[in-house]
Amino acid sequence: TENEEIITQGVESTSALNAISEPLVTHIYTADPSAHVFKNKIYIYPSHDVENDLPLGDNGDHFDMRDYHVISLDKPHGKATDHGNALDVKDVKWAERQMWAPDAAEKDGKYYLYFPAKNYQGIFHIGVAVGEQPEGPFVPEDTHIAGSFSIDPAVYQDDDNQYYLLFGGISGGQLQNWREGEFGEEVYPADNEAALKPIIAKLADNMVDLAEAPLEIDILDENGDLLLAGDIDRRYFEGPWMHKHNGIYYFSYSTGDSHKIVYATSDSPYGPFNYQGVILEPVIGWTTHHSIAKFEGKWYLFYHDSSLSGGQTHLRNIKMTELTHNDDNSIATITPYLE
Ligand code: FUB
Repeated sequence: TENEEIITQGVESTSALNAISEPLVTHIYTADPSAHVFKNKIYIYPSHDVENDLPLGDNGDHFDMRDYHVISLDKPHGKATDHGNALDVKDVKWAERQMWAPDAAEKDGKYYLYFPAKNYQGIFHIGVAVGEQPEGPFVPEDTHIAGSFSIDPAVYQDDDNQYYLLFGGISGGQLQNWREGEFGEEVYPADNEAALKPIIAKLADNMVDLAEAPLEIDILDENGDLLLAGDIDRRYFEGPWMHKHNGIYYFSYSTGDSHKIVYATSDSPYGPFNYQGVILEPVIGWTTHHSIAKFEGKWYLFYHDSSLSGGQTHLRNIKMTELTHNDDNSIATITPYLE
């Protein structure tokens, strides 16, 4: 496209040790990388972070993103292409601001970009935009997805070609304001009560509607009890992702204020999921957000940190590294920096 900019980052010739610490692109700030393999390439759907003077606060106002750029890689750590503006908030009728972490899916040769944004009442919902190519451009629907709420959409395509929309984030993501499909006053559970839960719903055949009312996903501890709100090292905060390995559903997510990417497993996409352990230890910056994708037989973790901006929480950069499933189906914990 006219905007397309090809940039080659210098990671191809460096060692694996360097590769783990290199941002995939440095010409813009990027975050929340959702990665998929389309047309034999890696396509990454990140947030596009921007500088601003808005105050840092729990409601996340300083994450004031306005558009999306899709980044493709011809191979892991290979040449990165920024395909330019794929969708701008000014073209989304229902959305006013804060284009946060997106994801994408392909069905029957069409590409669907799922994204959260605040509407003109300051309430987060999830929208969808449709494109002919993985890099867009994407044409948004006039309204948000009916029944959707909160942030951080992720689409999981199961082996039977059923697609599921996962979403939800607490604090700035407003999950604590939603009860039975209604937005209201925020209510956080007490520390000894069950934590707020991530949400899942089947997508309809048309990929732009939900096929069912959203359901909560249970995440259980080693005793089969729901994770508690006070268990901040393990409970769900935001950034859901699902992948399948050896017939097991892996549900992974950010623990937010304890800054980890962790995972739980189940034999159903609806759960219940059993908590297993840490995928990624804390990174530079407050947020941590990831995706997991397989390319040419190897699994990769896509994630971000704030190293490029010297630690500014709202100015992040996407990275990738290999992810290992051990023989017992556990995932090897990744430490993001060299000791
Ligand atoms: O990028 C804005 C928000 O920060 C995302 O939606 C969260 O997952 C966190 O990474």
